Amino acid sequence: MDNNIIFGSAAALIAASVSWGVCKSLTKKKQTLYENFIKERLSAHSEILDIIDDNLVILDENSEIAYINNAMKSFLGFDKKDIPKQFPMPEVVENNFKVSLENILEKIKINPYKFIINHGELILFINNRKVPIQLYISQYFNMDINSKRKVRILIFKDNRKDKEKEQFAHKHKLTKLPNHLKLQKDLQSTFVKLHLNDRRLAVVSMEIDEFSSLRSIIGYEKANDILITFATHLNTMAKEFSFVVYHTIHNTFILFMDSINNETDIYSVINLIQDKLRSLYKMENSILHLTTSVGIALYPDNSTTGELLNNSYKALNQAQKKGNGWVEMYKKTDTSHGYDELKLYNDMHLGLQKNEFEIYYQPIVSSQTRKIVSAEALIRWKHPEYGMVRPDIFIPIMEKTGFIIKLGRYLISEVLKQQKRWELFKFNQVPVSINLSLAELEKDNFVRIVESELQNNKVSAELIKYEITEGLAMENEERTYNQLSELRKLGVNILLDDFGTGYTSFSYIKKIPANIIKIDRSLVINILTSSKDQGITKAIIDLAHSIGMKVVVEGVEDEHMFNKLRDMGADYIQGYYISKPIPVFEFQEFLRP
Ligand code: G
Ligand code: G
Ligand code: MN
Repeated sequence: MDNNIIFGSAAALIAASVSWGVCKSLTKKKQTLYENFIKERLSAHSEILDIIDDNLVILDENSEIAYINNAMKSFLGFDKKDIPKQFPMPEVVENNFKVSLENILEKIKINPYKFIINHGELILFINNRKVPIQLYISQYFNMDINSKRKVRILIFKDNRKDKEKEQFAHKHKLTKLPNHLKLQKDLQSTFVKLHLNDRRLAVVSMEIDEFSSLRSIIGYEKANDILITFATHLNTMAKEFSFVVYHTIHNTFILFMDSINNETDIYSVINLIQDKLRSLYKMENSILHLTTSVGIALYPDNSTTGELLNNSYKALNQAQKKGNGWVEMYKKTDTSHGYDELKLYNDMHLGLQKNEFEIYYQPIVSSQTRKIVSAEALIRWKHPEYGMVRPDIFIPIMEKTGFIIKLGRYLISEVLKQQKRWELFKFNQVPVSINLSLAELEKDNFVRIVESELQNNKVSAELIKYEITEGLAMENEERTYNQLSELRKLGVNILLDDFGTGYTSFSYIKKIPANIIKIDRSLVINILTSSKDQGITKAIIDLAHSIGMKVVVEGVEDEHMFNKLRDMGADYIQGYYISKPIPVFEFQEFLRP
């Protein structure tokens, strides 16, 4: 209790003693008890009351001052003057009328059991200043046991202090722009406004490109200068084009544009910001060419209120992948598969430890002999809640988050162990191909890991292959080529997967040192009926052969397709006609001697 009093505000002290909020329901006896408590303790507490920063005064029925604390003295300017006997009632604004505080107190006097904690703000006129306060008034009690003098406590809580604190808390320390706290706060009220006015909102997130490497070159101080200059620039633009700008963290700035009519408006404002930025910052007389990557999310066009900020970050992330100064509009991707991506991501770590992932094998046969020549390893995830989750759902999450590296290591290690087992049990071994994501190749040590896995398991390099798809972006073609060439040198074959789909082309053959091409299922679905697909497939097969490559065709589902493709010259066949991807114990029946 005493601790509370010392550290609490005056209001808390009074609340503890007189119980403001509940006095109506208190028994008379209890009230007297509390009042006595105050009286007895007042002298002991006066020191505490003097150091707290709420303005507190105790007045009797004639508004004479019985006690006044230091905060109140300086609040009223008494630290320079003598303290008057009579409390000088300040003027206040109540219901838009200027009245004396005395009037308000009068009303309370009439009903001693009613008290006011003025919930709203009261404007007090003091020394020609308007001060917003919160007013607390206790009911009357006897000043001390021996006197009949009735007193009550008044507290003027100065709201400006809270506002200052709040404003301080809502500004970015360096640039003084509204910060992430303010952004969170504003988001809610912005949504209410949008709803009422049926308006659109663009949330634009931008980051200065390569900022951390820039900082490591020019130094912390100058990097801060850049942030301040950029913030000032954004602030000027914000006034001109009526948007709101926030500086959240590091080099991230967020704009709220709610007076936009169409997407072109947003792009033109962003262009202006970027144009200016290019020549904004001079250092030792030379201009630093700065760019920002930009992500945009639109409400209600492509985001609900809850997703708006996140979607804009997602778009920013896409923009940054494409290069400096890129502007990306968030597009709804089809997440209609109904899985919670975050949950999948969280679960995959434990899933790998708990052996929830299992490798299935799909045989690939010779078109001439129909004998098995190799197999493709296809990962399956038996999720404890969802059951079997398809790879096209979790592989993209793994690629985005980097988890694919772990999965890739698991695969090479498991496949090689399996090969070893087949060797020990004298099965007819065939090469197994593993699908490789480009993200795995981005790790410099990829080839070394494959090499050491081969050595550790004492398995010949010819018994594994890697299947590779061009993917969206081959970020570093030369490096990819070099790494894959190194794999080839180890004796590992490379297979070009999904050939004939959107991204692949003949020129791509030059960029990947592959020796096998796998023609995509989409080209062979209509192979029996479409002469166009027949033409394309035949051309691919012939071209591959002319440069010494072998051809696998996947997605072969019946005998007619099988025969047709064999006659067209396909070397190997993969598809449900031969077998679906199956667990290892079923698959190894194909390998029995
Ligand atoms: O089996 P199927 O539905 O299984 O596979 C769907 C897709 O997932 C295929 O395009 C395949 O390339 C990919 N995939 C399957 N297993 C793996 C794997 O182990 N690693 C990678 N990177 N992709 C895989
Ligand atoms: O992209 P990639 O080639 O790695 O994908 C292999 C995918 O093709 C796997 O999902 C596998 O299950 C699937 N697949 C293999 N053979 C057939 C087939 O004959 N028909 C169909 N519909 N899918 C197949
Ligand atoms: Mn594949």
